[in-house]
Amino acid sequence: ISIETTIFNKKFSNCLMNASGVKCMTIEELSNLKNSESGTWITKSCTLSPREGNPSPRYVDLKLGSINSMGLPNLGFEFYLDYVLTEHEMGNDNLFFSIAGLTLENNIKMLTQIENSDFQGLVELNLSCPNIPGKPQTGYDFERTEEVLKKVFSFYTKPLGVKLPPYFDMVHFEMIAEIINKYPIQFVTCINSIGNALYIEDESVVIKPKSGFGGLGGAYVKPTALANVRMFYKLLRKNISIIGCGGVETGRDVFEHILCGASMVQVGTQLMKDDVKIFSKLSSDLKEIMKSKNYTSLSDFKGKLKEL
Ligand code: RRO
Repeated sequence: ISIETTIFNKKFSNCLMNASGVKCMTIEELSNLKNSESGTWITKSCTLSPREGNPSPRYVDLKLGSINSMGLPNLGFEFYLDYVLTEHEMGNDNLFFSIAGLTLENNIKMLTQIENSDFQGLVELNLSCPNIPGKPQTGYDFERTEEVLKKVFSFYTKPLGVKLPPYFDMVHFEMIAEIINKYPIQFVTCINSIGNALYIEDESVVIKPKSGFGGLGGAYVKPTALANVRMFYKLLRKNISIIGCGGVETGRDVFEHILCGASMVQVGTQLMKDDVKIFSKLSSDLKEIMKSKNYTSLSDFKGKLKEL
């Protein structure tokens, strides 16, 4: 039984990876991902300059998921560019590099450096960070999203995908899909956390930034994540791969993402809770489900969700 998958022209022996932001900020965390049973991994979304992020507590595990307002803490673009180029030198071209510039100009600066470097992997451009005070999520502003993509693809020639926020309205799905279909985007990762949720314990919020408002992840978001994966699988050009993210706790959750059309599945909250050992559990559970259904590869069921 194989759970290998392909994104762009890259083959991965396993369809599982971390969600950007989770256990991927430092060298130590990135090494743990590299040595895990994930199929690949992605770096923490970075900005041009290093950032401390928001004050703590800024991430809390909840029974049914998690809430965070990290505020984009990261070691800065140069650190992650060095990291991915060093990986290439060790013979690994199959990894993801997440960028999340605070302005369009900063995204262009980072992508220009990537374009002019020896980078051979896949860039995931984060259009959906919900936790920077005063900065709206690009993915909810369709004109702005189009402006960003137009500018990026005026010079950028390497494989690139976008990380999208969750959408909830059919008109919005159609609008964003129409924009994405116009550009040579290789993959779409959906969903980022559901922004600006509020969790209360006793009489108080549980995270410090933004009066307690933060991005929601985990089991709470799975139906929304599956809806986004499914809708984009239907609406996007067939040569755009979908990377599913949201609510993956079990092999069954991975199976459902793939059934909706995902080619790769990211793990966020449950990776925070269980650390990298989650990948071996998810892989063996997924293979067990496939075995029980006589499936030998992901293509046997990818996108084949049954409708009534
Ligand atoms: O760092 C964060 O606060 C963060 C980011 Br950049 C993101 O894309 N999604 C999220 O839930 N948190």
